[in-house]
Amino acid sequence: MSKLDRGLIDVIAFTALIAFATAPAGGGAQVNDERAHHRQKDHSDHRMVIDADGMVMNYNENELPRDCAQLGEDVTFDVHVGVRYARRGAAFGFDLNEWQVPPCARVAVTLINDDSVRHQWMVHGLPRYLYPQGMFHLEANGGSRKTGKFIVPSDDRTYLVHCDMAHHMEKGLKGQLKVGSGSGDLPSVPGITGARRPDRYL
Ligand SMILES: [Cu+2]
Repeated sequence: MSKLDRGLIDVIAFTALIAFATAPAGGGAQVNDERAHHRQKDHSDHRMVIDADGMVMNYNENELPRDCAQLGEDVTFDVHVGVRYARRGAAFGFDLNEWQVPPCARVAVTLINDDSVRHQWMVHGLPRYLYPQGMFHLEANGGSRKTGKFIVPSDDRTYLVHCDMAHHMEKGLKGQLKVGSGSGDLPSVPGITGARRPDRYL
């Protein structure tokens, strides 16, 4: 290869790098920072954190639910998500579909996304005075991981967990989080209550 050729390749590579770094739809860190800034201004109560890897909504590692006299155990777990974890008849999957934590636990969850599309691990039904809309929400961009913390209430209860991207719950991304002994199983949870009543189109 001649010196000129090598120089040209360098120029092309450099130009591509600049184009990537400045592309508005490229998901670069700078763009995400701006978005995060904008959203935090509009929804400062949502404690939203956004960066190039994804998003955490309603992060809470300090505020106790009213019914918890003191902070419970610190619990840490990873959740893998992707097509490789899909059960038969499903397109996507979590590596597990049920998680159990003690009452008043501080839960640190890392969502590890093995797909190239975005996925979420979203808990519903938490106390609204602490979690706007009753939600705690992790979102990991394709090939990324995202960690967030939240503190659960004291009562035995089963919370819905799902991915809210269009059709992803129906395609396998549904689970349940049990606090204490839980309050039973939710319907259509893959591998728990889902297999007994498979959808007809599968
Ligand atoms: Cu998803």
